[in-house]
Amino acid sequence: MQIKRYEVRSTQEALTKIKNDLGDDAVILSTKRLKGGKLPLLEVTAARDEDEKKISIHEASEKQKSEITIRPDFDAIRGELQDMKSLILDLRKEEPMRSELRQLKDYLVNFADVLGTWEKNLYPGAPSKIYYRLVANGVSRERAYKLVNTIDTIDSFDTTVKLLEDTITKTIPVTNKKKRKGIIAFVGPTGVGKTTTLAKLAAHYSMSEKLGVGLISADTYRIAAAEQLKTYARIMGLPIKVVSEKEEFRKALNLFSDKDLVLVDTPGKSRSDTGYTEKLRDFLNVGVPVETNLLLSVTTSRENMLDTSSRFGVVNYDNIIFTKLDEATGFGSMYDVIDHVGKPVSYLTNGQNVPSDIEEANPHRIAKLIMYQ
Ligand SMILES: Nc1nc2c(ncn2[C@@H]2O[C@H](COP(=O)(O)OP(=O)(O)OP(=O)(O)O)[C@@H](O)[C@H]2O)c(=O)[nH]1
Ligand SMILES: [Mg+2]
Repeated sequence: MQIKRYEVRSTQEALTKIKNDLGDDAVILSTKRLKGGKLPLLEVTAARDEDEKKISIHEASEKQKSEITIRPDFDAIRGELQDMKSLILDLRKEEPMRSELRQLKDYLVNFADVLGTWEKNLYPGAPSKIYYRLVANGVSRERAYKLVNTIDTIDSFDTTVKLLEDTITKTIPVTNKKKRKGIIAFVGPTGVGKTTTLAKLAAHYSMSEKLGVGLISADTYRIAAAEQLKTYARIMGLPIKVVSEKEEFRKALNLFSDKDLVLVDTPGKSRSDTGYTEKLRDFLNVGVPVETNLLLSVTTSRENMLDTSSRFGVVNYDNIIFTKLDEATGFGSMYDVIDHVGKPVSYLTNGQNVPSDIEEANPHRIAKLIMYQ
């Protein structure tokens, strides 16, 4: 904007001057009669809007550039803020549970930490040492705290450890059937040891227990998978059927109806394969009881085992088998899984050797693993 001040004798004189200087678009901002002179005098202030658009910032002189004010586009910013706000609100609407659960989890973890420290100060002896040992072994802080909280008599460290060992032993459910009979299926993620565990049990029950054993491989996704079991069957002299559909599975079961024990191998699939667990459930639903074992490798994280145990929930598995104990560094996570799943443990496997590297689940042995390793 260009502003000019004029001292004139009449309005007409002012208008002429303004028009000459500032052009037709000029406007009069104020008119004031000046006092003190012999002749009447007017002070007229006029202004003209300068056409700023004609000067591009590149063409402008340094002076002009310094005069150009960069005005932020508040309306645009306001609009963007509004968009962001509604986006956040929408996201909250979409997954309120997830974010709330996350908050709740963080809260619980912090809470358990605080309580752990508090407990340490309250009983500077055995319970706090046990709490930290359990956590170091892989038990979650929440469950370690709950366990330590069951100790009501404070004694020496060794006595207190023994007390807790007994408590844990009582909470571990196992399926300790001396002689297994019926149909037993093995399910779980890829590479956990389904086929190897099946082979170990096939060898044990056919050779040591002298049971009539039949093998079924439902793993037709990979040629090598069925071949792996066929090789074991050949070495052990056991009959085997490879099936890909439910009808074939039924026929194979009929064929093995004279067997004491039928062991069924299933394919492992990655978690990205949607619908896999549902298909597995439908496949195993053949109208006769199939005892299903979910295999979990202790070499994977606690979160991974918990997630897998939930994912396979649709299969409604009966037991858990923990595998690869020989390669794990801590066994505390088994406590979390058992506590979370509430299903019995049937076996523990501890090596690649068939048939030796397997043991029946024993609550006291599992409690010791959780507490001492
Ligand atoms: N260290 C160790 N290795 C094991 C154990 N059980 C199985 N394995 C090994 O883990 C690998 C995978 O075993 P598989 O029996 O083929 O696993 P799977 O679950 O049948 O795998 P998929 O059929 O591919 O889903 C092999 O190298 C086995 O020797 C165990 O208890 N300890
Ligand atoms: Mg396999």
